[in-house]
Amino acid sequence: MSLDRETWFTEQCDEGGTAFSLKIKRRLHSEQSKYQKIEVYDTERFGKLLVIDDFVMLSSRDNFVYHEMIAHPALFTHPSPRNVLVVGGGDCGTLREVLRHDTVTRAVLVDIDERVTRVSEQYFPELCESNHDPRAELLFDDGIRFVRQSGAKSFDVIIVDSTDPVGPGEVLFTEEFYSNCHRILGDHGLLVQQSESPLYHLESIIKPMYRHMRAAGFHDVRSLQFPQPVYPSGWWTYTMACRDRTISGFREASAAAKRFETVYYNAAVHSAAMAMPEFVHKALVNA
Ligand code: AG3
Repeated sequence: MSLDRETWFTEQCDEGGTAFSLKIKRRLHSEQSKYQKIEVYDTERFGKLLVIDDFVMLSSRDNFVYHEMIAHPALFTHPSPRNVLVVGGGDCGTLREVLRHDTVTRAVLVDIDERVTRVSEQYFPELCESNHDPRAELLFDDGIRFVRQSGAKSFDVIIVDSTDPVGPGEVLFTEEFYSNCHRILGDHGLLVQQSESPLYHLESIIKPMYRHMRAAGFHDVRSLQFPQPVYPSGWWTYTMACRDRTISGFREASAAAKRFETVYYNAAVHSAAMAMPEFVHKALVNA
C-alpha cells in the first residue's frame, strides 16, 4: 500500500530499512535557512511536527520524553550543576528543562541556526517559555567554535542536543570536539549527547562515540535508553560522559524530591534508563 503524499509525512531510515509516517493535516511552514531546510507540519494526532532536512526533530505530543531525559539525568548526576551549556537544541525545549533546576545560575544555548529558534517561538511557544529567564543566554553561533574558545573549566554540564551525524551536526560527534568539551568542563563535569537508536546505530554511532569520548580523556561513559515514538525504531539513547570519575549513581533523594513538574522523568525512571539491555551492554563494555 502506498501512502498518499498529501496526507502523510514520512521519514525514511536507510540504516533500519524502515520508514515512519505521521498523518498530517497540512504543512504550516517551510523554508531553506542558511544551513538547512526547516519545516513545520500540523499532524492529526501528534500536534505540531518540526522537521529539519527531512528528519523529524520533535512533535508536540512526545517531545517531553526527549527533553526531560536529555536534561534531568545529567543534572541530577552532577553534584551541583551551576553553569550549563546546550549545544544545538535551537527549539529551546532542552533549555527549558535545564532552567527548571534551581542550582543552575547560567544556561547558555549555542545553536548555529537562529531560524530554528525563531520558527520554534512561533509554532512551539511552550518550548520557548523560559527563553527570557535571566539565567538564559541564547547565542546563534558555531557551537564547535564556542567550545574551542571557552575557558578551561567554565561549565559543569554540556548537553549536545544535535541532529543526526550528517550535515551540520556531524562535527559534534568527533574526538576533537569531545576534547574541547573535556577541557571546558569543571570537576566532575558531565557531557551528555543524543546518541540515536540502540537497535540501528549501536555499531555505527554509539560504539564510535564511546571510543571518541574515552580517547578525548573522559573517565567514564554510560548510556541511557528511553522510548521516542517519532524517531527511527521508536527507541533512543543518550550517552553521558564524566570528565574525571565513574558514573555510579545520581542524586536520587533530590530527584525524588524535585521541586518541579515532569511528565516522564522521575527517580525510578532515571534508574531504569541506566539499565542496559544485554546486547547493548556486551557491545559497549569493551567498546
Ligand atoms: N534532535 C534530533 C535527534 C535526532 C533525530 N533523528 C531522526 N529523526 N532521524 C532533536 C532536537 C530536539 N530538541
